[in-house]
Amino acid sequence: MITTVIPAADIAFATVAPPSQNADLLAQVHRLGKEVLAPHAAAVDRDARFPKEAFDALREAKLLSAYVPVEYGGLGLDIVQTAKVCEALGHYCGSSAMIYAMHCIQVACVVHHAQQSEYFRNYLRQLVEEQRLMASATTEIGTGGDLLSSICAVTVEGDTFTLTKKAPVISYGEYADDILVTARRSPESPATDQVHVMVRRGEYTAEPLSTWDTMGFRGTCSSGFTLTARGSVDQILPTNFSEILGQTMHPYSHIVWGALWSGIAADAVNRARAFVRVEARKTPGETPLAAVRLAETDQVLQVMRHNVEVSARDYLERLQSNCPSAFNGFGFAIRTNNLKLSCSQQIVDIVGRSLLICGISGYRNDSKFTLARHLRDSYGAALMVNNDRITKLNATMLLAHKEGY
Ligand SMILES: Cc1cc2nc3c(=O)[nH]c(=O)nc-3n(C[C@@H](O)[C@H](O)[C@H](O)COP(=O)(O)OP(=O)(O)OC[C@H]3O[C@@H](n4cnc5c(N)ncnc54)[C@H](O)[C@@H]3O)c2cc1C
Repeated sequence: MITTVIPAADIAFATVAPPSQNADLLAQVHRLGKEVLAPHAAAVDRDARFPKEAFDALREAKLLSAYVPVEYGGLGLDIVQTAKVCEALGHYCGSSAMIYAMHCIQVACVVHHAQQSEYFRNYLRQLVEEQRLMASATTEIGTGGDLLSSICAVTVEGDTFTLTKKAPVISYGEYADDILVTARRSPESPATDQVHVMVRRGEYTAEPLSTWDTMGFRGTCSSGFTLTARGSVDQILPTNFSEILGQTMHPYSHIVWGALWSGIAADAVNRARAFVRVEARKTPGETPLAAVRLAETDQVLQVMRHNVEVSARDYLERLQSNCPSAFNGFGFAIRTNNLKLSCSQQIVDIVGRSLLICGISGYRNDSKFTLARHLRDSYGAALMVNNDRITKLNATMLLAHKEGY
């Protein structure tokens, strides 16, 4: 169970909502998906615009504080339950689901690593009350997707910090209330001595660096900015970023990303199933070839969903042990990386197979079986922290990792 004040090195997890409550919540999320996300998904993608309707609805349902512990007024979902919400959203609008997942990652960083700070305890209450949207700026011009090094640095004078970061990608940067930014601890610090700083709307300027006219995940509005921020030193998270990354950002991201990608893949399979049903009616008594392909595709989807679920449960158990060393060792990091690698490949495979099933109806933009958005979104998965970078890291860790598991 969560405690209000925890030792600096410890992490805390959200109090668990009862399963029945979670089933009701999931039904509500699917309802929002059908009634709000799905009707706007095509326009969000076409215009590369922020999914405002989706986030108005998610805010109203208090889902932006889903991972905030109950004692602060949040829903107290755990990682397994949060991943299910991300998966459900992925069925209806990949961009909305991605934004929601990214927001949850940032919330988890604060929940797990900042509750020893009065500032951040108050922040969590404010997040619940105002349903604030949190974004992330880790990627930097000059370091690319290497999360463990920064060029920009925090400068502290008295009780105030200043910080300037050239960030080539900040998803929904224009729409976020707060952004968690990685930076060197001080201008004298080495690139790897990083802190995680919360910068808040009204306390930063964001000078546009690039636009977001991409193949997929267009509604995430992930433009680049030069971010210049000032704030109180209380806004620097009280834990080293390397710990936040190893214990939270890395595992949590790959689980919720895998979950939402599963949702996108599942919707592609649903479209393929609907298409096969129509085909099957034309030849009663015969199993069309497309139905065999559907069965094969469904099998891959099951593997993908199971992978996410197993990783989420493994992570939850480690969190519940309330022992930071539960995250040490190469084995856990390698498995987390493998989850990301396999999910980001399976989504492309599943959507591609679904496209073969639906044929030209899936290829068309103007068909109810269209898979254009699913296919384009699916190719973004391997680039979010490049799979080559991850594979190279695994290759290095495997050389040193002696255990079989
Ligand atoms: C939809 C979407 C949303 C995103 N939102 C955000 C966000 O909100 N905030 C944020 O900070 N970032 C965000 N990102 C960016 C982040 O996920 C990527 O890590 C970032 O784009 C870096 O990718 P890159 O291809 O430029 O660089 P790299 O990841 O550096 O990859 C570039 C090339 O380098 C190669 N490479 C492999 N290993 C290495 C290595 N060890 N060293 C150097 N190069 C290597 C790769 O194979 C690749 O060819 C987002 C990305 C996407 C797709």
